Amino acid sequence: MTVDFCGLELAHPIINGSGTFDAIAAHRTFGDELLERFPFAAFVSKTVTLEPRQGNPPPRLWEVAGGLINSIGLPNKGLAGYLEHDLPILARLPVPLIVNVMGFSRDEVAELVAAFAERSAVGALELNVSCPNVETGLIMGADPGETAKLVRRVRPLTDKPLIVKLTPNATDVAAVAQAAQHAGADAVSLINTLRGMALDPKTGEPWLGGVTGGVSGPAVRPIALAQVHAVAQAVDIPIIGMGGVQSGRDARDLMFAGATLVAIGTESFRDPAAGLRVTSELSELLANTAV
Ligand code: RRO
Repeated sequence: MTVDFCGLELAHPIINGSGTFDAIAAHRTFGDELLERFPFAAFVSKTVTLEPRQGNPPPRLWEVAGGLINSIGLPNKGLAGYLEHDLPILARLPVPLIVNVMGFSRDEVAELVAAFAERSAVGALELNVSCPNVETGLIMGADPGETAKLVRRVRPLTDKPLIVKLTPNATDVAAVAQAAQHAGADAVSLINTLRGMALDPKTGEPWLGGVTGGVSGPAVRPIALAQVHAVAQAVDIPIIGMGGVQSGRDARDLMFAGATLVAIGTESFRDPAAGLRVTSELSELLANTAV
């Protein structure tokens, strides 16, 4: 099941979605067994911003039928903290590292990309233009023109593969994907979460500290499938498909729809070894699939 993804040699097509698996915490809990049986073929780290962030006020999670709504709000140590504390640990993982970055302006993203471009431990960069939980409510990746401007700005700053993480909260996701490709992206990943809301049953007020949040989990799987399929008709760069994957069959469906790699997100919260299970189910299914 080995895959060449933008020049990275991966043992199989299953990776994690950014922010859904904390490899540093998992190593603390499971020890070196985690490194010996790492659940993913590449590791995508949680979004890094230029400055440290506390994240959104609690509560940050709400469970819905078939999934979760999160309003985490990008808590992270910031670029300097990530370089000093996280990168040296993540560099020791047995798989390529993909660093996910987000900025509040093109200049901020450029600074992040330039900083990671110099680090040999970083295999690829993912540009998060799709977080639903920012104070401004603005999502750069909702607009093809804004996405193209960002990719054109940062493309010259690195030779590393650039992946653009797309939002499902856009009028025409395929148009955004095409804009990213034409501006120089090497791959696209989708879907990020869908904007949603939950009310406190006692007060009728918004439950989440951030008022709205992002819906993920099996509930969004058909939406992910449709959007991956639409994007696959529009671009010829590789696609990382994700959204509600719980089984080898779900992963294979996204691959049938056009994904080269498949990411697991919410399922890892329920089962930290989901990556291993989905990979072995996928391997069995592909062996029995006449192509
Ligand atoms: O941190 C978050 O609240 C978050 C991010 Br950066 C994202 O890209 N998607 C999401 O659902 N939550």
